[in-house]
Amino acid sequence: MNSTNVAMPPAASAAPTVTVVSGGVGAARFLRGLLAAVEPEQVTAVVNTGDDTQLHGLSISPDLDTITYTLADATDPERGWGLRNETWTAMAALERFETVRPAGSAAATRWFNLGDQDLATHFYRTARLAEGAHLTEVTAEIAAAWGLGLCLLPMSDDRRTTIVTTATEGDVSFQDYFVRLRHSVPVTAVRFEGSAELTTAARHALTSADIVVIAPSNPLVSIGPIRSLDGTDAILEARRDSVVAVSPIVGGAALKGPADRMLTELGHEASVAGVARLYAPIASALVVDPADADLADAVEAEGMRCIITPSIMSTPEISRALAEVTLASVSAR
Ligand code: FO1
Repeated sequence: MNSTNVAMPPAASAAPTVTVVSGGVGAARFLRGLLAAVEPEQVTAVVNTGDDTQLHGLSISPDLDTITYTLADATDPERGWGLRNETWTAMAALERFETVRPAGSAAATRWFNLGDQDLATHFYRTARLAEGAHLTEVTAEIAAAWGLGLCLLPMSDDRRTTIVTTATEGDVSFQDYFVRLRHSVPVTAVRFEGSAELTTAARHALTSADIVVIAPSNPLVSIGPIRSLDGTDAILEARRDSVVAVSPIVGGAALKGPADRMLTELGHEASVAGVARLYAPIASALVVDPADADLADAVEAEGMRCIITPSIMSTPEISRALAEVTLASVSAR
């Protein structure tokens, strides 16, 4: 009988539950990496609905749809939003009405591109809401229809709208700023209008998860709307040691969208130090790309631990590694 010890397998640590505070494209890519590292049943995304808009009588939730389509591997890779192999015949057919539309009418508007397949999602969501369903249950139906395993939650079932004040046109909706104006005008203020109620499900997801991750989304107009809801910051502050943020800024620039310019225009610093200043009250660690290793001290000076790991999610392997390092950087509750 030899005496070699039989190596016992490590006690399977009860897999941590993770809630990801999410915006659109950056959050979708992070979630894709996370779902390669942990089981979908462990993951909940609390998603920004400040971008939501009503067009053609349809209820559109871009960040929820961007995450849904990305995790279903159905997104157009170039655009980062909407579906691949999309056609635009319905939108093209609207052009005929532009000649007869009365001034000031929003009918047949075509600056916000709705693909033919994408319309099906808006038809379904709009019809279900019109029957009295809440956005939370409709979102779960749409996620199930696309075969997603994670729990996808809107931050609120009520209207909570991001209003961007621009130097040229005054107050506009987020989509007007981001798409119609191609976010090419300076911003002087951002505010959120409407109900400030987190859903019960979202509140539970933020309080009960073992770990909370602030996804690499725009801190002001993607994460900001979720923080603007009553209770969000208090919940995260109370569990700050198990909250970690991933910087959406790398080398002073946003990987996608206007986050860097908006930070500067609104008086913040477009750097990982500026992101740390925004997140220090609610998260104990900030994950930054090696390009910002020289700013690690500045991040730590804000009271956050600085975790350095490749954060540009250009391959599934990098996305997965980023998720694993992010989860390992805080102690689960
Ligand atoms: N982004 C654009 O830049 N141009 C568009 O025409 C556009 C249409 C669109 C339609 C449905 C949808 O779910 C998203 C769409 N987006 C478009 C992206 C949208 O503006 C998102 O809010 C941004 O990706 C920021 O999260």
